[in-house]
Amino acid sequence: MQAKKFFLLCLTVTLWNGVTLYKSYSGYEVLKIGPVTESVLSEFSDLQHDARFDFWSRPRLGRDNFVMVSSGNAPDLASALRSLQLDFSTYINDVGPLVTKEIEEHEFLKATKKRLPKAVTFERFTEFNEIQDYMDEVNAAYPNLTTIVDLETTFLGKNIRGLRLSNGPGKRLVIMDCALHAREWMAPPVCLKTITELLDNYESNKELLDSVDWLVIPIANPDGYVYSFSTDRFWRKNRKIDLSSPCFGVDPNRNFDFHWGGENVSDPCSLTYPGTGPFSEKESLAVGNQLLANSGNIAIYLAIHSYGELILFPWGYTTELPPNAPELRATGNEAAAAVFAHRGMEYTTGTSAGLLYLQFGAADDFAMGMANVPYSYTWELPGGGTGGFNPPASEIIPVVTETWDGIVSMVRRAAAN
Ligand code: 0X9
Ligand code: ZN
Repeated sequence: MQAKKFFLLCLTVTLWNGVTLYKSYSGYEVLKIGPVTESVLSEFSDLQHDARFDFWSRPRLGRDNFVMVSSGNAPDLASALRSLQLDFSTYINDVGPLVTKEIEEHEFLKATKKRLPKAVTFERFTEFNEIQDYMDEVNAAYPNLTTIVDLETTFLGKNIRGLRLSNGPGKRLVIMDCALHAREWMAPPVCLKTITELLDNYESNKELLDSVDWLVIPIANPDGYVYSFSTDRFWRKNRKIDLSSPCFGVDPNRNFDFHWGGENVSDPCSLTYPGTGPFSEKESLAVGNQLLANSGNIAIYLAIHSYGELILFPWGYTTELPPNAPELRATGNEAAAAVFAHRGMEYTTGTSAGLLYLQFGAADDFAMGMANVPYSYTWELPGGGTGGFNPPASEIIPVVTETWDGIVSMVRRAAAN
């Protein structure tokens, strides 16, 4: 690259990613749409690729759907919905104050609920640097059980870091990643809960480490995750810059090398932009390489996302079912029952294409389709707060507690088969 162009690139990266002004969502509203019927699901689903409309959860049949839009773009969304004959109403009038309140709460808790060495607090959301430090600390505290695995370096130079947990050789692997989507703040606590249960509660969970090794990746998309804390609460993608494009970021969960690009989203501003080619992004590559490197030796793959209370299994790219769909469904239902037993949180189990709509290049499909992983799931954790991405920090403990039981149920069944 020419020196001048390189300098400009560096300057742009620094300026845009160093911006500390928090994006105001004042004047943004959220519409409640639905329920969505089969006949318009496909057209409704296409609206999610329009960069002006932010689908807070994936378009879902027979359910209400929540879409954030600026007041300037609201009339266009309304007219698209009218032409699909979909009912809608204003669900949140102004997102601005909600975001301000959430960030203020986070800053307050950060000051009052300090993280202790070798521990994470589940009393508030944990930031990227804290999680990196935590992983170093547990690695030092449990050198015989843990290994740090630095998977890839992101566009902005951050480590995509995994922690491998093992109490002896010869076992198959569980791979779990969290926050491949930046704004899904409830996901990293689930990865961290997994680590704390396996290490700090070693004796009571020993059977899990006796039967499988674990690779846990608490923040699969560090650049996006950091940005969602520093600048834009609803940032979903990574922070890749393409100088020929007006927008930042690629959706890593559309960038896996399995039926990549099938949605035909070419607008780089879209929230589901799949990138310029399969595995063009370090975040998907980091996970994809681990899946391939351990192919044939992986008991289960778990992608932790939010929100929607869903246990999803392949496929997402077709409505056809994988041969082991009955077993995948039964395992999902069993996990959902384990979660339900806590406080009645109700999950639905099903295929991505069946419960949502067709999506291409996602991690769970890649795991099963390319790495032959027999059990592959995406968890959509519970939503909360007024919208779905801003559950109060007080929800973290109930969510991670119930989710852990669901994960244990799944892993036990996968490990036994
Ligand atoms: O759309 C996604 O990537 C996931 N939903 S989210 O709201 N967290 O963005 C769902 C992915 C499910 N898996 C497949 N479609 N294969
Ligand atoms: Zn997600």
